Amino acid sequence: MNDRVTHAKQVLASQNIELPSWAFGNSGTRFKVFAQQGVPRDPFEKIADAAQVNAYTGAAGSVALHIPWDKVEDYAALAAHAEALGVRIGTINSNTFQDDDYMLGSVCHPDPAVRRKATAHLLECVDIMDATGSTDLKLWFADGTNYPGQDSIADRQDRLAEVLATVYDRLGDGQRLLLEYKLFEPSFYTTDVPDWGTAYAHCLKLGPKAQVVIDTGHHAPGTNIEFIVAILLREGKLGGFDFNSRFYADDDLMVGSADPFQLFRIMHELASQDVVGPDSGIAYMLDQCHNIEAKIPGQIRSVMNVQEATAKALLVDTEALSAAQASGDVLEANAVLMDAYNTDVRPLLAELRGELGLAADPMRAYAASGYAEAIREDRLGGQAAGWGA
Ligand code: AOS
Ligand code: ZN
Ligand code: ZN
Repeated sequence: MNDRVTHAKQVLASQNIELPSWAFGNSGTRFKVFAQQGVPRDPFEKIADAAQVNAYTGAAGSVALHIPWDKVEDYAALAAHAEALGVRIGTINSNTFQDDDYMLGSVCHPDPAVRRKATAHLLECVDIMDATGSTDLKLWFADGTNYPGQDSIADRQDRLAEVLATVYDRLGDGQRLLLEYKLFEPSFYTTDVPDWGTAYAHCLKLGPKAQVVIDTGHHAPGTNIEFIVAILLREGKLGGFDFNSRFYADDDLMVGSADPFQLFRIMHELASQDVVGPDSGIAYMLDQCHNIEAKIPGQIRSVMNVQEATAKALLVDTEALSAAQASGDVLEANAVLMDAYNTDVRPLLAELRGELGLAADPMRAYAASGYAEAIREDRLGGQAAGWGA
């Protein structure tokens, strides 16, 4: 047990959970965006807020950008700003869903001119990776159709494959293309990358630098996500996660808030393959919006939720589990797993934070720091950089 705790602490001390820049801006639903005071006015301030999450958790050393929401004149300066605050630029997310030209799709659009425009944007994202030192390009396409007959399902796949190949060829050494899938929304009849199988098929054809991203909110209810994790891992095609929680569809709520047991099962699958640490090549990202709760504490809580699920997964008695599995002892195998899940790992994480020179309770420490009050004051009257701004 002590060895297991020591190992768990080592892994947890090195774990990195990437924060989305868009989590710090105003966001909402199609019905209403509730503006919060003190939200960032530009990408530099988003990174400053993300650095706060890292300062109190010690586990969020990178920030994902979304282009053009985070467009700046000088990306090297943005990267230097991040570095000065103790974080780095992570994944570059493309955006081919907020332009009038993309009503019928972007990379799958029937008009080659629209496809060329979308391709140019994706290539610009790779330029930004070069300028910021980012290694990952994350592609999520809103492409799809609403009505049977609207477009050819097969032709759209050919168009998608062609654009992906162009972008793939532009990648430099050490850069990856991460393809994200989503069952539905904004399209309601077909989505061009609706599931892991479609994403996997495209990535397989592209080559080793192309891998799949699992957004935990992008599946049909009841989907066994840990099974998808196991299959993609086995095939060397698991590039990363967009973590969040959902009760209904793509809710983008705080990870681990709706179904902490599902998060544990996913982390168990990963921990059992020893791919939780930063050298695993798997990007552990959050993709969330904090519509009604405070944003920086919302991110801190989310990082803590991932840490707790990871700690529990690392505490699974793997020898006992293997023995029970080998002997066909169904009840014992399940009990071993549930023992780990039911362990209160908060004292272990508090102890680890103490060893790392951090406050035992990041939520309280942040609240006591005065940062929230300071940004409310400093950023008063500014134009907030919200979701889609
Ligand atoms: C959209 O549903 C996806 O989750 C993407 O990852 C998207 O880029 C992100 O949620 C920001 O809107
Ligand atoms: Zn996502
Ligand atoms: Zn999503």
